[in-house]
Amino acid sequence: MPDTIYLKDYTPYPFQIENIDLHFELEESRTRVTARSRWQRRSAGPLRLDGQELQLAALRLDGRQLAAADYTVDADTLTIAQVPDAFTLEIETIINPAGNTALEGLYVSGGNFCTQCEAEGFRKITYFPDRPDVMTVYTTTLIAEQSKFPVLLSNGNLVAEGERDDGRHYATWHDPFPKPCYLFALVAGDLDCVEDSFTTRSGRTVALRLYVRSHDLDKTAHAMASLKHAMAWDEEAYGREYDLDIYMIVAVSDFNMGAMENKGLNIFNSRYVLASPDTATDADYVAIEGVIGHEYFHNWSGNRVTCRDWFQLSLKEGFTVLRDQQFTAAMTGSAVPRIDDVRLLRAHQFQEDAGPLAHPVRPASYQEINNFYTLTVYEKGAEVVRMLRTLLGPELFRKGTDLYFSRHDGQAVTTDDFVQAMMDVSGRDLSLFKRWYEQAGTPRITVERRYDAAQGSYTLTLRQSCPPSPGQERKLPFHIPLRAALFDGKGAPLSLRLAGEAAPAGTERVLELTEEEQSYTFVDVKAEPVPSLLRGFSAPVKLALELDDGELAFLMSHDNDSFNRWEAGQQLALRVMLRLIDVLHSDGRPALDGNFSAAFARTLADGTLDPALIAEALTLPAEEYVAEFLAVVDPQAIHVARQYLRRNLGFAHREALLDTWQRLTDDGPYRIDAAAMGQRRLRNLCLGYLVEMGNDEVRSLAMGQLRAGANMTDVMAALTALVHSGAPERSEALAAFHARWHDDALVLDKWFAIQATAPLPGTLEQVKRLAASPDFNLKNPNRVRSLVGSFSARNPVCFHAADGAGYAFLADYVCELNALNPQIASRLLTPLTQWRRYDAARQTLMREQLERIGVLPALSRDVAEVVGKSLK
Ligand code: 7ML
Ligand code: ZN
Repeated sequence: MPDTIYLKDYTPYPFQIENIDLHFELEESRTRVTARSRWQRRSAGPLRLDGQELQLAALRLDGRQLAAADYTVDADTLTIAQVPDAFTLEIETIINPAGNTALEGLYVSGGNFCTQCEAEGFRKITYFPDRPDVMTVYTTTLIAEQSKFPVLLSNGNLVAEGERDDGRHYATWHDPFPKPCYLFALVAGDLDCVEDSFTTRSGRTVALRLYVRSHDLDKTAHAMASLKHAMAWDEEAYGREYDLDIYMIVAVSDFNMGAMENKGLNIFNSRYVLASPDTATDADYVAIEGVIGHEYFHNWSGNRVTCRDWFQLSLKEGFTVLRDQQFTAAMTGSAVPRIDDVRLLRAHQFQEDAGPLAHPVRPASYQEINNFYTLTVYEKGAEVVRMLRTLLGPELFRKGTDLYFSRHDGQAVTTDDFVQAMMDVSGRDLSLFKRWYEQAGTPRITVERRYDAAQGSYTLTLRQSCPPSPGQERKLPFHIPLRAALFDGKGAPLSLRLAGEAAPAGTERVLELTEEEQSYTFVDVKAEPVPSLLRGFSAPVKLALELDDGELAFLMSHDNDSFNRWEAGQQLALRVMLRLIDVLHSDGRPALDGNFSAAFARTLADGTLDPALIAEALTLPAEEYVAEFLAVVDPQAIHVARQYLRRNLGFAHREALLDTWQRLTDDGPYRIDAAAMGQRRLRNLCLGYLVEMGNDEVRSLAMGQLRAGANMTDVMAALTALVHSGAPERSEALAAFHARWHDDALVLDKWFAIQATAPLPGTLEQVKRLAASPDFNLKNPNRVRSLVGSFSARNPVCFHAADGAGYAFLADYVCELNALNPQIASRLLTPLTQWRRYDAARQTLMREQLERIGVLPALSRDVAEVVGKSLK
C-alpha cells in the first residue's frame, strides 16, 4: 500500500527561494537540466528536495561540489543535512524526454518537447521542493538544434535569443511573477504561430500567440476568438485584467488532461484548440471556448492566487469551473449549458460521491494526488462556489471575490481563506457552510407539503440526510440554499410572504436549510399551489419532491425557470422509465405511457420554445442517471427500457419528427452561434429518433445527410444514428468516413468512439479489432480514451455484458497502461470501482478483475490507490 498524505500534517516549508535560473540543453533522449537557485532559511531543518527518475550529474553549494557524504539520494528525495542560512544551489540532472510515456514532466509529443508539471511533474525535471506553497521567480534558457526546434518557449517574456555556431540556438525567458513549480512550462519544436492582440481596459496591448503544427493553422480562428472573449469577459464580470505582455497557447496531441494554465504559456490538448466546421462538432466548439476560458481564468484563480497544498485543489478548480460555466452561459445566452452541467454531475459525480472513492471537495487525505482531479473537486466544487453566490447574491459575491484577489494576490492559500473573504464582505456566518468542503456524499432532501385552506397557508417541511461515505459514518446537516417559487392553477407565480413577514418579497425566494428538519409557512395562499423547488439546480442534492404526473406536466409548460421546466420533463421521463423497468423485471408487456407521449408531442410542437431547449427536453435521462434510482443496477433492463421508449416515441410521432427535421434543414451559410446550434441539435435529435425505428426511408435520409457532409455536427449525428441503430448501411458509412478522415487524428478519435459506444451485440469484438488496427496507439491518451474509455464508461450495456468479457477487456488495458501511463490507467479503471452497485454475479466478475490488477508487479501508486480503496 502506498503512503497516505494527510491535510492535518501540513507544515510550511523551512526555506524561501529568491529565484531560479533553469538551463535546458534539449536532446530527445538525453536532456541536461541545470538549475541554479538562491535560498534563504526560514526555520530549522535539513534541505529536502523532491526528485524522481533523475540522473544527478552535479551538485554544488555556493560553488563547491558536494561530496557523497554531504547528501543522500533515494528514489524520490535529495537531502542535504547541513546548509547555511543563505546559499546558492546548483544542480545538474539528466533526463530522457523521449522515453517519458507517462506524459508528466518533460516529454516529447509529435517530435516536439513539452511539459506537464501539475500536480507533481516538476520533480521529474530537477530536484526541487515540488509543492505549490514554494513560489519563486523563474528565468529559463532553452538550447536546441535550430532546424528541428525553431520555436523555443517558456513562461513570461522573451529576454534574449541567438544562434550558436554548432547549429543550435537558444532563447531565454523571464517570468516576473513568483509562481509554484507546477506552473512552469517549456515548449520546443517545429510549430507555426497565429498572432493577434488584445488591448486591456487599462490600455495595455497584449500579444496573443497560438502555436500549432503548420497543417493545423486553418483550425485556429475559433480558439483565438474564444481567448479574446474570455479576456474581455473576465474584465467585465470579475474586474480581472491580464498581467503580462504576451499570452501563448500551444496545442499538442499527446496530453493526459484537457489543458494546463502554465503562467503565460498554456499547453492544450489539441482537441480543445483545433476546430473547423468540417472537423469539429458544435459541442466541440462550445467545449473549446469553455476550456480556453477555463485556462485563461486560472491566471487569477490559480496563478496570481494559488493553493497552499493539493488538498486545496478545489480552491482554484471549483472556482475556475464556476467562472468558465458563467462565461459559457454568457456567450451562449442559454440555459442549455447549465442543463448539460447538471446532467454530468448527476450521471457521474453522484456516482463518485456514492462509491468507494468518495471524498470531500477538500479531501483530508490522499495517496496519489493525480487521482483527485475528480468530478467532485471540479464540478461539485463549482456548485459549492455557486451556492456561496446564491447565498450572498451577485453583488456581495463579487465584492467577496475582489477582496479575495486583493487580499491574497501572490499568496498560496486555502478554501477557508476563500470563504473568509465571503464572510468578511457579507457579515454572514458561513461556518456551517464549510461542511460542503469537509463532508463527502450527496445530501438528500425530502419535502412534505401541507395546504391549509382555512388559514390560506402553505407549509413546506424539508428534511435533509446524507448517506455515510468512507471514513465518514455520520454527517452533520449542510447549509443548503433552495431557490423556490409557487405557482397558482393558471401557471402564474405567487408573491411569496413567509409567516411573520410584513410584506411579500418577490416571486422567488432562497430558502436556507441549515438543520436536519425545517418548515417554511407561506401565507396569503388562496388555493393549493404547485411548488417549484431547487430552481436552476441551486444545490448539488437529490430532491425528493413527490409531484404527481399532472403537476409535472403542469410545470413542464408553466415554470418560468427554464432549468426546472426541463427538470419536470426529466422527472416524468425518469418515472416512465422506472415503471418500464419494473414491467420488464416482472416479465410484463411494456406499453408507451400516453400522458408522457402527449407531453412529448406538445413540447416538440411548441413554437415558443428555443429549439435547443426542446432538444434538451426530448433527450431522455442518461442510463447512468436512471441507475442512481435502482437498488441493484441492471444495465440491460435500463438500456432496453430506454430503447423501447425511444423507438416507440419515434413511431408515435414519426410525422412531427420528420417535419421538424425537414423544417430545420438549413441551406444557408454555416454559423456557430447559439441559434444555429440549437436548430442543428433539435434537427439531429429528430433524426436519432427516426433512425432508431429502423425503416429504409429514414435510413436513406441519414445516409443523405452523411454524404452531403455539410458540417461535422450533421455528419456525426447521421453516422452515430446509423451505427448505433445497427443499420445495414453502417459498415459502408464507417468505411467512407474513415477514407475521408483517417489522416486527422481528432476526427479519427470520433470514428473510434462512435463504434465503441454502439449498444449492440458484437461491439466488444469490433472494439478488439479496432484495438489491433494500425490506427490504434496505446501511447496516445486521446486515442485510448476514444476506444477503451468510451467502451467502458459510455456503453454500459456492452461493458456490463453478463459474461464479464467487457471487464476483462478493460483490465487488460489497465494492466498495460499501468506501466506506460499510470494517470490514464487509473482514470480508465473508474467504471470497475462501482462494482457494489451490481448483482452478485457481476460483482464477482468485476472484483476478479480488480484483484487481478491489484497483484500486478510494479503497480503504480495511481492504480494501487484506486484498486485498494475499491476492494476495501
Ligand atoms: C477542467 C484540467 C485538468 C484535469 C485542466 C488538469 C486544469 C489540471 C488543470 C475544466 C475544463 C478544462 C479542463 C479541465 C481539467 C481535469 C480537468 N489545472 O486547468 O484544471
Ligand atoms: Zn483548471
